[in-house]
Amino acid sequence: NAMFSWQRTAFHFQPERNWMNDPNGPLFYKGWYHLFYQYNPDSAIWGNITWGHAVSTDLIHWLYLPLAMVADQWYDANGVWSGSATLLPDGQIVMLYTGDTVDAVQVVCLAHPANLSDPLLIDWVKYSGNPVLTPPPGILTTDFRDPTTAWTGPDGKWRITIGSKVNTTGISFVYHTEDFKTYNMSKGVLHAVPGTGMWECIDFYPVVINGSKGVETSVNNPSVKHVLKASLDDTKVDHYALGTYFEENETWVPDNPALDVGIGLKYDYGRYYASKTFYDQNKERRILWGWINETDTESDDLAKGWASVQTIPRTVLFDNKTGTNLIQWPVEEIEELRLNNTDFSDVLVEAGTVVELDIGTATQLDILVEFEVEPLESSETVNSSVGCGGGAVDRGTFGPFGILVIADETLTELTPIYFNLANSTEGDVTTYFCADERRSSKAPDVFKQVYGSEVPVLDGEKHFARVLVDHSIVESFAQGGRTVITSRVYPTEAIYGAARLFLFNNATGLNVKATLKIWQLNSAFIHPFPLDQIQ
Ligand code: DQQ
Repeated sequence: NAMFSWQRTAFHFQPERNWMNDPNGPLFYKGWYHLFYQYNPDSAIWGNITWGHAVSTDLIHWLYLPLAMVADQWYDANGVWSGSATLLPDGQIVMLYTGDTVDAVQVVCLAHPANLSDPLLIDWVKYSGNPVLTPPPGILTTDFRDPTTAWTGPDGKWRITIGSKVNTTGISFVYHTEDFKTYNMSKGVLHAVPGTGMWECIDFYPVVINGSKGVETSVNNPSVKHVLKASLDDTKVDHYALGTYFEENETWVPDNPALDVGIGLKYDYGRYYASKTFYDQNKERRILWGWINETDTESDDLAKGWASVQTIPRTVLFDNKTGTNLIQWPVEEIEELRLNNTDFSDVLVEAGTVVELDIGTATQLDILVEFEVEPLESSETVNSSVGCGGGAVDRGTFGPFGILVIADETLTELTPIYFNLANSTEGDVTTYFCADERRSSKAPDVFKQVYGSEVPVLDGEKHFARVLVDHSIVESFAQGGRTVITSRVYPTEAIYGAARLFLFNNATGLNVKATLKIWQLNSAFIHPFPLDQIQ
């Protein structure tokens, strides 16, 4: 379908056609990264859910493989829903997934590769004793799903956690197992937060407090903190918190109760959901995948014939400079796509002006930008305009300033990615990082919003960001990845050669000087695996 074809991405993972949602069971095995994903083989809207499968040697170029699992048993007749992989020390691979039974009961099922000597892991076998877990007493049969990657405790047994809710309290159950076939439920819950609703796609993993490497999911010692992430079904937001995991009673306690799961930090303040990490033993890093859901209508999705994209995989680390958040950063392999670059230094953007950056086509970009702010002498000293809510047109004393991506020459379509500063009479400054989709498309039915949040800026730091532009997706990382925003935009005019890049400064009380390094990015190779050629 040629309609809307310019909205397809060039280096983000998406199936050739039809619907995709959550990333499932990511793992690295015998030289290949495997990505499974919730996939409807029959339509561009959710339903008939199977596990799609693709492999890559570098997390950027992908080869589609046959469906890994389809709904062919009573216990997953309504769909092969989300789950996670665990690599066992003896080389086995365990896949735990959610089956939605013929009676719409959510259960946990076990599967494993038919042939461990096949690096592509093409064939999967479901355990004959499935399901291995059913909803515990007192839990609704529709509120029990998405088993995590397993980790081991001091007794050598495996543990998994599974999301649920009691009334409106989001909770995570813990189960112990030795063989992944029989389980014991831990007495309490790993964690619970009132008012947060159903917890989907829980993730639970350690991050090193001082260091730049990831660690395996079972590591627990004083050198790590534990991240607990829940995808909130009610709001479709991925919330995480940092805390401590106490093995003795299988509980996790947040560092800061005010920043607990579901009420504090988000992985991504834009279009982003149902994410999952895995430990990449190949490069000793933890990698985060997330699903970018659509903001167009179902009828447009059907007309396009496809829906949804996955983010560029990101490394996740604890931010030991702030001590309060994670750092997310696109995997280094994305840099293989960099073509020619254009540099700009100290471009003056005066208060209330726009400056075009002449870089040619601006649909596939990797942008590094940093801003130096120069307050005007005449200006007021306190900025009352705060936050992201007012969008990029809201003029305050110290912002907003930033870049306009996927913009046409006459600025009738544009997506501002920007900073906005607010200070108080006491002199402390709060910085917001935002993305304003409201003028991103002339298409009337598209849901358009202003996204963003605070971003920590430390003493002596400039305001800086990295922005990946891919036709209809913009992934933006402020201050090295402390705050991240993914935008889904549907340009109708700022497409192909008509797409441009600008700097803007809507502040009334400061000029900015921008220094940029901008690469054109090549397209990734994402095609069916030529299986017939390797028989
Ligand atoms: N998607 C899956 C569920 C999960 C939800 C079904 C999150 O397992 O809870 O497609 O997007």
